[in-house]
Amino acid sequence: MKTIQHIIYFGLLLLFSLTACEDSARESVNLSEEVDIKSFAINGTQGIINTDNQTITVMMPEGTNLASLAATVEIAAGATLSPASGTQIDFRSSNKSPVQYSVFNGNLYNTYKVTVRAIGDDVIYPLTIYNGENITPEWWTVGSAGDISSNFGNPKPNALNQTPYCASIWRNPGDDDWTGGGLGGLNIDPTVYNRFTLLVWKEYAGDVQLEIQGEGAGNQWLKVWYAGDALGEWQKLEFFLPEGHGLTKIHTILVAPQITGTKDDPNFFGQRMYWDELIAIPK
Ligand SMILES: [Ca+2]
Repeated sequence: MKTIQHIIYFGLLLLFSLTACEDSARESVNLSEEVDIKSFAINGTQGIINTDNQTITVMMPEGTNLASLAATVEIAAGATLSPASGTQIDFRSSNKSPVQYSVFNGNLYNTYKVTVRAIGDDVIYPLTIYNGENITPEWWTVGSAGDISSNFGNPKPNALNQTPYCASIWRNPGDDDWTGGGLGGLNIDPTVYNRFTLLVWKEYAGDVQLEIQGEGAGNQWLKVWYAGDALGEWQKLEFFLPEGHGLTKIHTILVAPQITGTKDDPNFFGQRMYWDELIAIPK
């Protein structure tokens, strides 16, 4: 956006310098001001405007309902704003996905990203449970895996996973479906986090399973398919806790990288399977 604005700006400057050399010395033209937001306020609370990054942050009083708020926005005379000043906007998701306000003036336009938060509303970030680098709980062996390692070298870094280390098991042909690794001693609030992401690398298509154990309800077995069209590549899988699971605390997660049976596959001679970046995602 800035680039477009700058191209137009410098183009116009060049035009001025060619056609109005005599006047240019005493004319001070700042076209960017024509598409700036000069002030942004909600119910009297002024937002902090960063014209370099084109961001605006408004910190509302504690307890403010962000679902429907109207901003009073001041722009240059002759410019227009979308959404217009005074429009009721739902800002509840703006900390993750800012609301865009665009200023138009002739051939120029500019877009600001607006984040509105209320004091005391804690932003909840994803919770990394394991990553192999700086968060490295030890996995224990589940089932009959040949070995397990919590800091195995990344077999094939790609855009999804450039990190050097991951977890790994050797899966034997006769291993039980649930063979994999377990992590205990966790304290994850399932009313805050309702899904998990996991990177998986193997050369065999099939379901990956997270077994979620905790208090308040029985185990949850979450399965996601590792696709056959990208074997031997890191794939990012997302596991959802079902509604009404009843868990009040999660203390253990078991990862089974190949819950679909390999025992009956005469072509399965065993292989190393990898997983990484086990992350709990807030609702
Ligand atoms: Ca890693």
